[in-house]
Amino acid sequence: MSRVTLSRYLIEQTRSNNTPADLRFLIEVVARACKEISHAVSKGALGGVLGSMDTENVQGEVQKKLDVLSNEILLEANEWGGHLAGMASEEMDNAYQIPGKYPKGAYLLVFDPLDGSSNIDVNVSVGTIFSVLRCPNECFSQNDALGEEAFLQPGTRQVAAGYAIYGPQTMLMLTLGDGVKGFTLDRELGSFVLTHDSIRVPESTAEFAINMSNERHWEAPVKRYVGELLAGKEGPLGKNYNMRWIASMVADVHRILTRGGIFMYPRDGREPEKPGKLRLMYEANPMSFIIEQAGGAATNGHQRILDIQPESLHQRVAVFLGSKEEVERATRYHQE
Ligand code: P6P
Repeated sequence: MSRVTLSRYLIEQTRSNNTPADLRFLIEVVARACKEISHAVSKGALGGVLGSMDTENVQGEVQKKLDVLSNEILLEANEWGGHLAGMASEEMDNAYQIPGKYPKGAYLLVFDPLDGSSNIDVNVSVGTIFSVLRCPNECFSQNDALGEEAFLQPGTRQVAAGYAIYGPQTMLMLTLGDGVKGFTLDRELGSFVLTHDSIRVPESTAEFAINMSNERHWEAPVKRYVGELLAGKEGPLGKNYNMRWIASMVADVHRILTRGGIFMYPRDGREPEKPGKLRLMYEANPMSFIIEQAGGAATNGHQRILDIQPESLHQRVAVFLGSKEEVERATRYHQE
């Protein structure tokens, strides 16, 4: 059977469910940028790109050289094509304006250019997370600067979301709102090839992911829930659970998409003014869209993440996502 590349899949989608041509083009451009990032990441020490800059991003996190490089790759790949009204990134304080010499388009691209970058120097999988929104109808016609408010749309408004994972294989996981597809990079072809045609998150699981070192800072419902997981067969859940924590959201979510599990990054007492660590617009929303499209669930402990109305570009959120049975249980404990 001939191999279905990402390009062929997108063209067939365009025919079958009217995926607009400029959305197809956008996904192709992002995928090409991810190939370039994969190449840079895989060079490691040979590429002179490991280690940190002496700069911090808007999150107050030290920027890795590859964070900045990946951000630049995505901006340069996407700014000229005429499919975007603007971009926003974990690595930039403000929305990125499409230079005046280029045409604007109908979409907004929001991304974490290199998630999990603290893992780069120790050669652990990292990834790129992206989310596509439509620009509110007046925004791409006007000539003046695109304001942050154009991006502040709930996750239910996403028209596409995906991530690339730079691991033993480089893969692109994508949803256009019609299920989740997985593409593996064939480095000889230079193309992403469809290898996972219909991805489903198992409803139940015996595997959880959380950074246990934060336990003393968690709220009571999380302490109760994780305590029950750790109690295993003799506890109220009546089965033994395994634990994984890669500290790279892309890698942890990819495992859950592949074999189930629950991923948790709850709010904690270290910074009580923050609702969580992970960012809503370019980590939680795209990953929640993907997980839901694969039959899983995603909440902040109280409500569906995709329903949250963003108030600022870099706002944070607590995350419980993955196998529906466990996400519903963890969320229920917050309501009891
Ligand atoms: P911690 C990576 O920095 C990240 O944003 C996510 O990819 C990951 O899940 C989380 O932070 C890890 O956080 O506190 O365990 O290092």
